[in-house]
Amino acid sequence: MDRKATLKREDGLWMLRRMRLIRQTSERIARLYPTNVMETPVHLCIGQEAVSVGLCRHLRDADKMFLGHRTHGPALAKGLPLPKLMAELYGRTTGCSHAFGGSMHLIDLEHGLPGSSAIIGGSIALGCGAALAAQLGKNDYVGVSYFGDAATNAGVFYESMNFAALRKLPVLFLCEDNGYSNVMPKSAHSAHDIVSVARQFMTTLQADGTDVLSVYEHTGEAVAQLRRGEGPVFLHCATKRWMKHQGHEACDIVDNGIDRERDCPIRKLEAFLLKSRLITPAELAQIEQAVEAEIDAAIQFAESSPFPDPSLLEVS
Ligand SMILES: Cc1ncc(C[n+]2csc(CCOP(=O)(O)OP(=O)(O)O)c2C)c(N)n1
Repeated sequence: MDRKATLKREDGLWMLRRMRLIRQTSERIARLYPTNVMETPVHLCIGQEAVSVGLCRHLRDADKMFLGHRTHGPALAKGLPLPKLMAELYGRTTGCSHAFGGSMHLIDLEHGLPGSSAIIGGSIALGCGAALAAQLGKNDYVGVSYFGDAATNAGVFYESMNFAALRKLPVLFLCEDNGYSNVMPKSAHSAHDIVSVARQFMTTLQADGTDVLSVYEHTGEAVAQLRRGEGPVFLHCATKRWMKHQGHEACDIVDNGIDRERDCPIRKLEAFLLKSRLITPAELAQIEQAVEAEIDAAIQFAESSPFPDPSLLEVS
């Protein structure tokens, strides 16, 4: 496909802004985290921004997306307001889960984020459940089960794909494959080939998860199939995690093959937009600055919000 001919400026700018929002927010969290202002573990997704952003450009607020533990990026991509994320990380009542969730349990019903699960594979059946509800209720929203490569080792992955295929559910199985389960490479945690397994059940697509335009193109196809009622789709996105599994430090696995110049989804999109004359260098700088200001405001909001009252923990 000739991307230059097909990509609209508004789509390109939307995806660049969201990826920058996720990247710069993650970088700010990484800087603040060692100062102990956040009351939660964090799992950052620097380097992986293209996956959730390319997907969410095709989703509506009503579509329901279920996440695992690496939630900040996908939740922001889906529309969770940044102040509500920051307040949740700071453990304040104005957080999206009223300070009772923390980073792995972000909830925003308005933007189709009904909940997430820190149990690996826990999000998979939930996406199917939402899709079943949509089908039974004749609603036109779709369900998205968003999970990492390690979740494909869980039995629920197979049960869910089987059920979704049998019932032709409008659910997208989105595998954000960064090649690792914590520090364990895929070859050490998985005896199967993920895509070959999925192909036995449903339409299977593969995107370059470091290239937002590749994800955007393939999710467009996938979501269109779901909305036509033609059954579930599995989308595999191969990507790279630049940070450690958890916390604020850079990934220190020697053989993970990360090249931050070559693999950066933001650099790739910026280069494309400049080359296609869809954006100017001045606009790029403006976006970066506007995002920094947004993050400053979100932190101020979080810092000035109250902690929950201990009486809320009392069982009546
Ligand atoms: C059932 C279960 N087993 C083990 C864990 C511990 N654990 C937390 S994150 C993680 C790795 C998950 O890897 P993956 O699903 O590929 O997602 P990624 O962290 O790479 O985004 C593990 C094993 C867990 N949360 N749940």
